[in-house]
Amino acid sequence: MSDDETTAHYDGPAGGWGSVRGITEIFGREWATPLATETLFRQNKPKGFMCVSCSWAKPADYHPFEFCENGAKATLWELTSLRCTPDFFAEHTVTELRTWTDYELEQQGRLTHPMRYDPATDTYVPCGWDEAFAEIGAELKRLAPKSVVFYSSGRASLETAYLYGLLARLYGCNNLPDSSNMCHETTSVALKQTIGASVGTVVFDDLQNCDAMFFFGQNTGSNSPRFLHPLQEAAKRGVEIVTFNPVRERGLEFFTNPQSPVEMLTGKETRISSQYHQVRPGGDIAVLMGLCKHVFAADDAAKERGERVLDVDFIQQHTTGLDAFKAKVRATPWDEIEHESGLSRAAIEGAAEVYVKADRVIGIYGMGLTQHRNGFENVALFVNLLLLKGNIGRDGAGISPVRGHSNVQGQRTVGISEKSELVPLDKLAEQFGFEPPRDKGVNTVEACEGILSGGIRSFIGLGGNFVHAIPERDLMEAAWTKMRLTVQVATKLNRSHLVNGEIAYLLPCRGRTEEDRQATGPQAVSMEDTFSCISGSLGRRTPASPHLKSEVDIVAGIAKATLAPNPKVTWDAWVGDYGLIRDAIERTYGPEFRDFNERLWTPGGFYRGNSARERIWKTETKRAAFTTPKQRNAVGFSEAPGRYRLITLRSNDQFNTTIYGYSDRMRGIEGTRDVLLVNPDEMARANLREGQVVALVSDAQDGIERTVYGLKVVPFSLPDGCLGAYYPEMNPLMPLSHHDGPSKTPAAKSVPVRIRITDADGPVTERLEPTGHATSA
Ligand SMILES: Nc1nc2c(c(=O)[nH]1)N[C@H]1C(S)=C(S)[C@@H](COP(=O)(O)OP(=O)(O)OC[C@H]3O[C@@H](n4cnc5c(=O)[nH]c(N)nc54)[C@H](O)[C@@H]3O)O[C@H]1N2
Ligand SMILES: Nc1nc2c(c(=O)[nH]1)N[C@H]1C(S)=C(S)[C@@H](COP(=O)(O)OP(=O)(O)OC[C@H]3O[C@@H](n4cnc5c(=O)[nH]c(N)nc54)[C@H](O)[C@@H]3O)O[C@H]1N2
Ligand SMILES: [Mo]
Repeated sequence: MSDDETTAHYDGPAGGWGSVRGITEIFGREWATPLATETLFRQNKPKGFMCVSCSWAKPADYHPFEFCENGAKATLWELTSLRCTPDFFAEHTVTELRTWTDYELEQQGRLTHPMRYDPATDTYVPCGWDEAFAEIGAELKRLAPKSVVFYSSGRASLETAYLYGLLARLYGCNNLPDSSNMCHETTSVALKQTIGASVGTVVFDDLQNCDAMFFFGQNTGSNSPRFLHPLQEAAKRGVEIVTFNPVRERGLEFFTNPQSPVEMLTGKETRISSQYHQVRPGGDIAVLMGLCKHVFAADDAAKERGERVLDVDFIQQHTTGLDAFKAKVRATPWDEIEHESGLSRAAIEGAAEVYVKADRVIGIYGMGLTQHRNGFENVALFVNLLLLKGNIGRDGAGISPVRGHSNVQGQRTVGISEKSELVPLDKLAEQFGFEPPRDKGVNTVEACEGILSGGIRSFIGLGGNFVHAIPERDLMEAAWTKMRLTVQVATKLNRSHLVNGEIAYLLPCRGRTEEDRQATGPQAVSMEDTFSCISGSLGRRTPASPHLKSEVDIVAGIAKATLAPNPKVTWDAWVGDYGLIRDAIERTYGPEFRDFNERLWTPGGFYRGNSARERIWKTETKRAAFTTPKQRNAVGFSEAPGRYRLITLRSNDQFNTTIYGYSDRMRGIEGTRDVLLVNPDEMARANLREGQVVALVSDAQDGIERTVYGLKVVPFSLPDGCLGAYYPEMNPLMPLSHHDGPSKTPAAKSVPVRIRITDADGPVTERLEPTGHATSA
């Protein structure tokens, strides 16, 4: 590890003038209409529209501008004046467009017409909606239902998602993977198993009532910047914020509130984390074991004084499995914990003391815990830590996964799930008079396996950029084109549209900021945020093109062309009035959606409730479960000389595969994304110099060659034995088999790689290994 003198870094706080500059950069390029300010002003407010970026909560008492740098970017990106028209497609073959970067593709702006792939000219040509639906329907009728995948990226509204799930089940499959399978699926599985609820237990008020927060692997400053406001308030209140992250993320260190004139003018910044520990990637299991070890030791000491640290009553009444876990912790020596975590015993004990002293603790986490081979154990052990002191099911305490896409959690709530047991199929059967398929459908990894093996013949994508977001890109792209039918519903052009099946359609939809006028007038949609609160969203802008349809309308169009008529399944009425879809959701899901239409505009959203918050544990034993770990770390591969753990990172200037620009301001990396972040000690050991161009190769030892060329070495503060580089550029290096066991979430935060020295910036001429070795202790 090294200091700021020698590594790429950023001296400013998160927020502050830098974030305003970040927005104005986009304003300069994308600020095409005066209505844009009005639109931003309505973002995340009652009767406004809900941000298209992340799923952070929409507070009831909102700020005048309830949006952040990245939310503004995402909104302006949708409002762009640029248009990707049939003329554009006539000028460029699909083969040519495959050589363009993600950034260049996005720069073409909003899609305007439904398009069909024409193999004779290798271009997309415009087509009518009816023609598109008719051919898609005819093809789907010919295909076996189990050979079709209905993917969704987590943006589509609750209304669209509910109809999409219904479409798949009426058609005959539960093949409903979504972006959550690459993201917080680990959470859904681990929380369900340990506390009986698959989502977080914390609500907004808890942030104001807690004494301490433990933060694992979530980058608030870039990925949920509005969270910085309650974090700043908490820090000012004296809440201890203890962070574990291999990267020193600026937003978790300092923040200047861009909405506070005083802070902006005086340059006053707030320290966010009171402790910051640069854990090794995958070292969190060891950290959590160490934290618990100290808590047990503190409890032993307290007992001698006639006191307790553990919440003994809670443990007795509400949990199972403590003894086995405790025995495992006692049997795990500190030197193992230190080696696996890369942190000293003193550092871990210092963090644990905060936990021992605090009455009310919130645990917060993101992809740093979920995207590992043993991600399940990461999350389960975090639950263990919180259970020790009864920190779940109490005000000011709880576990809080920070969800990604703006409605990713909500889609799962209303039936987008390949796990048929999680969906009220009996209810659907009764409501719509059909027999839904009962077998398990495919998740993301299984969909990829099916495409590779040829078993999956068709892919329908409701948003997203699947081919670019998944592991094993090179093999996947080759297999993709062998499918019979691919259909992509999208706002902007991306790579997945260019890797097409034999028959391929690109269907453009309205965005959330745009007016969605149907038979009964303008329609609202709704989303569920990370705290399980559901808010309405009303777009007001004129749609980017008169030829766009809403997502609800497109799903209904495909359904009507594919399925036999059913008097209980009223597609036209639903498209005409989305309130009727909400009534149907209420009938399927009962109390959680009580008076759905009436409560749609509740300020801050209406709370769907969470059983674990009430200490009702919907697990097998009807109790919260302590988990005894089987693994020492989360990476799932062994240490070897020259083998590194690669973390794939998001920059501050992207939303997943959408690249806004080349400024990762808060990490001090500008102008390029083709970088390899290496700590100066590792650079010395491997004989690398700053600016040298290298390649990365996969070290999964499965006989598959995977290489990414042309990465410039940048010295960066990281733990030993690991490297950092950007997602999605690094996805060709990720083996498909490299995923969490129970949830199958791809392990994007510890990819086994080696460095190859290459000629200038070209391909590897000589397969040279760096002379140094990257073993860490
Ligand atoms: N602007 C913007 N906002 C976004 C997104 C975006 O791309 N751009 N994406 C959205 C989506 S879909 C999602 S899921 C969320 C993602 O938001 P996050 O959960 O924050 O995901 P990442 O940025 O991938 O990684 C989180 C952090 O994990 C750390 N980390 C890596 N490995 C480890 C480890 O082994 N242990 C620990 N403790 N930490 C580790 C990384 O350094 C990084 O700071 O954000 C959402 N919001
Ligand atoms: N290596 C690595 N891989 C990862 C990750 C990682 O951290 N590292 N993170 C994973 C995570 S957390 C996720 S969630 C996935 C993301 O995977 P996806 O959700 O599949 O990808 P996105 O990049 O969010 O999708 C962007 C596209 O969505 C379309 N779009 C935007 N708005 C709308 C809309 O309103 N409607 C419709 N229909 N389309 C719209 C646009 O065409 C845009 O190009 O990637 C995963 N892959
Ligand atoms: Mo995500």
